[in-house]
This record gives sequence, structure tokens and C-alpha cells, in this order.
Amino acid sequence: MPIIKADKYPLDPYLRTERLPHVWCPGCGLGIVLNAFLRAMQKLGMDPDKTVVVSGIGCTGRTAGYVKMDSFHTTHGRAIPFALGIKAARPDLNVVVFSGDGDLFSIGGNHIIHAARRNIDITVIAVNNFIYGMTGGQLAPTTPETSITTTSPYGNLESPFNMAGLMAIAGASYVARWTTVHARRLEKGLEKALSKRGFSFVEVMSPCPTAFGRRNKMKGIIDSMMYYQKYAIIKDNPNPLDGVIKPNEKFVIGEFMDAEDEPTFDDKLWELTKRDFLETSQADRAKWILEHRRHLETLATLIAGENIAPQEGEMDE
Ligand SMILES: Cc1ncc(C[n+]2csc(CCOP(=O)(O)OP(=O)(O)O)c2C)c(N)n1
Ligand code: SF4
Ligand SMILES: [Mg+2]
Repeated sequence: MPIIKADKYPLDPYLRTERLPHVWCPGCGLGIVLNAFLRAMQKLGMDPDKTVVVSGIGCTGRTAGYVKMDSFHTTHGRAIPFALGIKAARPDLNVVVFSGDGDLFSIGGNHIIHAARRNIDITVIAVNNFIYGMTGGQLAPTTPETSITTTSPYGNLESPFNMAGLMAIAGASYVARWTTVHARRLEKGLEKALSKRGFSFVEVMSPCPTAFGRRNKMKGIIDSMMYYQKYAIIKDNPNPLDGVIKPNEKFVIGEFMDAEDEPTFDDKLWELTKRDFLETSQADRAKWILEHRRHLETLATLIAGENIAPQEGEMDE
């Protein structure tokens, strides 16, 4: 059969192709997750110049280096506060965190629960491969009980986090969990998450044959895929508390939360800013506007909508 050489790939506009081939192992699920994310962006017509990707450290964290948009490979566990800083400074940008289970829920655990609680308008894609992949397979806060890792050679004794459940209960506006076998549903879920206002979170169960699978009877990629196929049950509006994952038992995937119009942290901040403006004397409004010029664009909308434009002469200085 002739070998067809492809010169172009449909997702090229979103990839730094000059950095390929990537560092991920054969059989790693990360390519599927990245593909689903970029396809979702493409489907939504999202402008890469208006999108920022932030990753922490780990195999998943390498994603930031492959996407052709402003992207940041930050310190381990600090992807969320870094992303919040970007969103606070530039609320007009789409801010996406793409990082690993260890990075987001171990060292970064404190940050992520508070970002969900505050309903900050960012999207988090959390790749759950049950392990610290890059550093050689240490126990993660998501490792299922009894699993073998380099730091639990007799089997994990700890209960793992139910990441999707935790995010839903903490206050996220949108929470879903899919696996790399459910690639189409994953893509749709990411489309929804990227379009949602407020904190949106998508957990993706993804194989790591190198650091997790080969120690836990999922040596090859097919074993992991068969595992997801066999044990995943798709449920409509599952109870977040039912999101616990136990080895060799059925686990729930689907949309755990899809809240309607929950005010975001930004909305509340804006209400406060607006009140501050309205309480400012007529004479001081121009000065106030100059001081708050970072929000001028939003302010223009407010002025148009609520007719509180500065009076003649106020903008002269
Ligand atoms: C402050 C700090 N602590 C520890 C590390 C070592 N480290 C690098 S990656 C990593 C684990 C990453 O695991 P995860 O986020 O699940 O990503 P994966 O490699 O599995 O995709 C750790 C502990 C580090 N780089 N910085
Ligand atoms: S170690 Fe695991 S997570 Fe990292 S690239 Fe290899 S298979 Fe993927
Ligand atoms: Mg991991």
C-alpha cells in the first residue's frame, strides 16, 4: 500500500508544529486530550490570539509548549493562581488551564478548590492518569486504592480524591468527566466548558502505560482503553458524590454540574466597581475613569446601557 505523506494537518493553525515530534510516550492518552481540546476550539471558532493556555509541571504540563497561542508552562501546582492573574488583568481573554491530576490536586489542591468556590471564569482541563507520570510513577491523590506505584509497592492504602465531585460541590458552574475512549463526548464536553461563563472543569481519564499501566495490569494502550470501555457508565446528571473511582469497579462519567447563570467572581467585582462609580461625585467621575481605564471597555457598555455618562466637561482634564 502506498504511504501517503500529509503536508498539512487540520489543527496546524493551533499547533507549534516546529516543536513536534512531542515528548509523550507511545500509547499515552495526552494526544487524544489535546486533539479534543483543539477541535473544540476550532468548532467554536475561538481565536487563538484571544486564548491563553496555562499548564503546570508534568507530562500534561508540556501541552503549553505545543499550542500556538500565548501559553505558559508555570511552576508545579501554580497553574491556577497564574491563570487567575491573567484573567484578572485581561478579563476579555479565554483562559484555559491544561494540567495533570498531581499538579492540580496535590500541590495545587488548595488553589483549585478556591477557584471553583469563587466561580472564576476560567476553564480547567484536568488529565487524570492516576499518577505522577513525569517523575516516574509516584502515588498521586487520584491513585485508586490498592494500585501499585513506586511509592506504594504493596498497594495504595489511601482513598483518592473524586475530582469531579469535589469541583461540583466546591462551586464550579460546569463539571464533566470523560475518558479518552469517549473522544467525541469529550470534545462536546470541552465545547460546553469553553462556552460556559464561570468556572468550568473537565476531568479526562487518560492512560499512562509507562508509569501507571504497566504496574497495574494495563501494560498496553488497548488494556487501558478496554478498561475504560468495560467499567465506565454514562449517567445523566449524576450525583457528584457518586464520582468515586475504585479499581475494577464501575465508575460514573458524564456531566456532574451544569449550573445556569451563576454569577462569576468577575460579575460581583463589576457590581462593586459600578457601585463605587455611582457613589463617586459628578466632579470626580472623569478622574475615576482615568484611574480605572483597565475596565474602560466594560465601562463603555455600562454607560451605554444605564445612561450614567459623565456630564459635559468632566472628561476635559
Ligand atoms: C515544587 C515542585 N515539586 C515537585 C516537582 C516534581 N514534579 C514534577 S512533575 C510532578 C508530577 C506531575 O504529575 P501530574 O501533574 O499528574 O502530571 P503527569 O506527569 O502525570 O501528566 C512532580 C511531583 C516539581 N517540579 N516542583
Ligand atoms: S509517562 Fe505516562 S503520562 Fe507521561 S508521557 Fe509517558 S505515558 Fe504519558
Ligand atoms: Mg498525572
